[in-house]
Amino acid sequence: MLTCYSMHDDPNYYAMLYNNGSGNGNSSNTIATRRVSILDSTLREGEQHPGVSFTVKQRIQIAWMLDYFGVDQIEISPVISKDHEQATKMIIKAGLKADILAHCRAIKQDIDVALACDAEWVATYMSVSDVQLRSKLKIGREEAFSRAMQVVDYIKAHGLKARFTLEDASRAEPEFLKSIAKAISNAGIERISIPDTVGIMLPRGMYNLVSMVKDSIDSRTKIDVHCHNDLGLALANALAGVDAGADQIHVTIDGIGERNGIPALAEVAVILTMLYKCRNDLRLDMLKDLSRLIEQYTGIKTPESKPIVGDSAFKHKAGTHLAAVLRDPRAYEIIDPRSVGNRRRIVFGELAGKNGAAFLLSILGLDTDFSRAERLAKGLKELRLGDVLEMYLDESMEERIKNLSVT
Ligand code: HCA
Ligand code: CU
Repeated sequence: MLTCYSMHDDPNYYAMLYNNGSGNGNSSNTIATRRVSILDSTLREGEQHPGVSFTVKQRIQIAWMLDYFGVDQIEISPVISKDHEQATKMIIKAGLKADILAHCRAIKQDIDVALACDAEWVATYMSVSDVQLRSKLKIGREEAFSRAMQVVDYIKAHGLKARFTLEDASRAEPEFLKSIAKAISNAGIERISIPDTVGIMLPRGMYNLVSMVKDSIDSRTKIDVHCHNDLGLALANALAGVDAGADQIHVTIDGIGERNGIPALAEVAVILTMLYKCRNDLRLDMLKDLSRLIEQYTGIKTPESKPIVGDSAFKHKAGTHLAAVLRDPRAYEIIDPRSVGNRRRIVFGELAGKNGAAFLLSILGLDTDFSRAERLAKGLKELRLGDVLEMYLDESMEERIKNLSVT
């Protein structure tokens, strides 16, 4: 669980007020308190990342771990290959808590594959922008509309629960988008996914788009947001979609996916728990392990700077930061690294300064008088070796440091 502090002792208190919509520290206007769910698409969108292909066993393990972590829905495509179909069947058979969605094109043959896997849920997708209708499906809007309705009827005739994805929704003609969303919703489809397939939206654009679709559909139809990261705005856009009324965010572990991927599970999970305060049922301490697992199975190194799960997410280097963190980590950390399965590290090198050098001397059990610390700091700078020493700052070390009196 994330550490919570009382109001008086909470260093994040004022930041939370701003996040909740206040500019003067005195607000009752809070962000979404309704539960926002998470769909993980590591096994579908994630496998579309260049170079990624999981084995059947790996897919099953990933699904188990995601389920134990607490995601609400897990998506996999059974139509890619025979072994994807096999993995889908086995994951469905495992009886996990999460819904398992078979991702299919909006055609009957694909729905039949989902049915053959014993799927209860399908996620079917069809392009709705003119550019994709022309270049991909080679059909016009009218034909797209009638194809969508045919497949929706087929899905419902087979008693499946379904999500319908209006692919490239952010570039579709609005009247057409609204009419197709409305028809799908009226036909009883449980969820509509509004993707920003090419990652072109600004957060306020995503807000407007989701609000518009929401206003044109039955209020019982829930909305998913699926935002691509081509301009680095995927996470911000997904949150803007939630603010506009979407109730599920699509993620993958480490954000892998087609091109630059979609929001990362770790970031969304922590934001929903800590900033939106609308989740308290996720095993956040698995986040680092989930990221390691994906790194191992994909061979793609998780960037050091990746929020929450990256190796430098809780690493402190500048002398002034070191000194503050050694006294109270909350000076530069908004969450306890252990609560997300990561570890705090401190780095001593040319940026350590007098303060950092003094701590280093004390940690090593040496005298920490002012002139020694100054000489060590100078030495570290003159070495020009960058970071000379890096160490974990875990409980035992923290205990020792608490008892030091470096000024
Ligand atoms: C795709 C397109 C998709 C679908 C998203 C969804 C997109 O690769 O099939 O099903 O919600 O980005 O539009 O990933
Ligand atoms: Cu996508």
